[in-house]
Amino acid sequence: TVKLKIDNIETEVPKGTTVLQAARELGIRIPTLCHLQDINHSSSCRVCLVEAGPRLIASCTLAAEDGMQIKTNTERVRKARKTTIELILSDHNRECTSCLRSRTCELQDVAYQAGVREVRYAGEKSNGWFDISSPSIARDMSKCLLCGRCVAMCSNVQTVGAIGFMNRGFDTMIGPALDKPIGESVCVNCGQCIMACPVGALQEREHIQDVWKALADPHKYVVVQTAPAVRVALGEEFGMPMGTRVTGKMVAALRRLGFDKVFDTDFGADLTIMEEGTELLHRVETGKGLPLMTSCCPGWVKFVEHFYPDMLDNLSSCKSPHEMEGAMIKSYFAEMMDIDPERIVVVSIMPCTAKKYEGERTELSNEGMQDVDYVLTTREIAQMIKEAGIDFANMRGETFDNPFGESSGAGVIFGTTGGVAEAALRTVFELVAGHELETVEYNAVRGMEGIKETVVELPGGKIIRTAVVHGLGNARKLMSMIQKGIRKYEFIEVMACEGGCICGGGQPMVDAKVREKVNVKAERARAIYAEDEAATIRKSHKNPYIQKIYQEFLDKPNSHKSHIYLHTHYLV
Ligand code: HC1
Ligand code: SF4
Ligand code: SF4
Repeated sequence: TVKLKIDNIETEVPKGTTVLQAARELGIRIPTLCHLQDINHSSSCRVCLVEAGPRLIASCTLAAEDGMQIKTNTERVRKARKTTIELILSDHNRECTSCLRSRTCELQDVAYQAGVREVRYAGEKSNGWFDISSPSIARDMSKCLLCGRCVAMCSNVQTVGAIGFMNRGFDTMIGPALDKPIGESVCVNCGQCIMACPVGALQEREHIQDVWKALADPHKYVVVQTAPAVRVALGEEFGMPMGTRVTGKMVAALRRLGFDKVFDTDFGADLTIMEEGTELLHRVETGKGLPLMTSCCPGWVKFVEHFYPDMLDNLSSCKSPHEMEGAMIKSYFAEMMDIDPERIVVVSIMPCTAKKYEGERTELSNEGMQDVDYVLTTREIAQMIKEAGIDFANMRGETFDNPFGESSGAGVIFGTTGGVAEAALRTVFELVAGHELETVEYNAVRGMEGIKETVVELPGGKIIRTAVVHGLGNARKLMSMIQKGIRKYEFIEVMACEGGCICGGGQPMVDAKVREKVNVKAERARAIYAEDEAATIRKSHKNPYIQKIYQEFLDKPNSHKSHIYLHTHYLV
């Protein structure tokens, strides 16, 4: 350990601790913009200046040393910080009131904390163009601070490397190589760069107006479905504590917005388990196409297409849960209700930006109709609820509509890393055994370890070696082990975002400061598992509406009809 004084307070910290960290532990709030714990340590913004003897120095990269005397709150420090922030602001598009990051903007917060009242410098905008070439990600370069948080996220955590620094000096900018539009890059649309961005330079492509328009059209029958992860995060947008479950309030609010039916994507997740579980058993029986890799994460699917095209056939042919549900809404449900499927608009509320891209993929359509018409993120639906003047936090809970409103706890846990594998194992095991089993919880695939493994022996002796990874950097590690023959598996679950969908690129923004104190993944995952525990049915094949849809429409898992509606093939 080392001993130092910060603002005359004596403190002892482990060697390697930065002055910024040491100060935060003392409750001293040094402002930062570029610092993102465990991800970005570039000290590029220079807002976190402190006085170390005669020097003014960035505290985020300054290692604490024995005998140091640090001052964080002198006239000189406050002035220097203010000037630094003013300089950043002088080059920033400051149309705050109409910016989608208004009130969640870290630059706004830092300027406010520093007491900036005027911007004395007139800077020139380095690059003011708006890039909407991607179906998922929008870039507003007039707001970019060049802090590098998105670059660190995309390169170091996700190992995609779709964006980077370009040029030098005043012309420095962040973007895809050769200043190409992001839609033409290897970006997999995960949106983790948005979650890393402190300001409004990176955003989702908004589809709010399209959905308002559909809702206002009397000829349209507008159906909404909500992903498992949305219900454990939406409350944050309305000031509720992280990890609050708001399923009932969410359903009530959606009904108030005017959707004709409010369905649950968890039903689609149950359906996916029936199809993918059967596919897994088939592949294990025949020994072909192993390991089976999950395909419900469109970020992961695109990652495979770009970086592991020779493993495309290992991806499950199953469409993702919300796509399956969209396909069932426009066929089974349309038939049941005698509605022309052309009139039906399916809106998916997802924690994810990649789902916007997935929704547009032609592989996910039937007879020229897309299975899903619009994907809105958790943030976008919160915006619509606010626009409608709904007092969300005080709503009384309501329940989903049937036939796609009943789901099992297995469907819910899809929202967190390990959930798909656990849900599949719950069902596969019982299908093979032919009778009910005690085991519901598979603890080996729970938790936030980057790579998790478990071996399950099925009745009859077949072995399913399962790996679960989250975050594309971890996926790359796993793929490399598989390709080198160091590891062998029958089943692999991959979610592109660390933590799984609960921390997807469309979830409520969490300030970098808050992330240092709260384990966002763990809080939201806890809520997901609580939702599972509270469910009366916890296995997909026990969902009575799943049994019904097979009896009335699909026949049996992997049937001819299932293949028409619920499966696809990615060719690149
Ligand atoms: Fe997900 Fe899925 S779990 S992919 O993370 O398989 O988005 O929540 O809806 O489709 O069910 C996302 C979440 C979601 C699908 C399901
Ligand atoms: Fe990189 Fe994901 Fe952002 Fe694309 S969406 S630039 S892959 S972090
Ligand atoms: Fe989307 Fe979930 Fe995949 Fe993230 S992990 S890209 S939120 S589907």
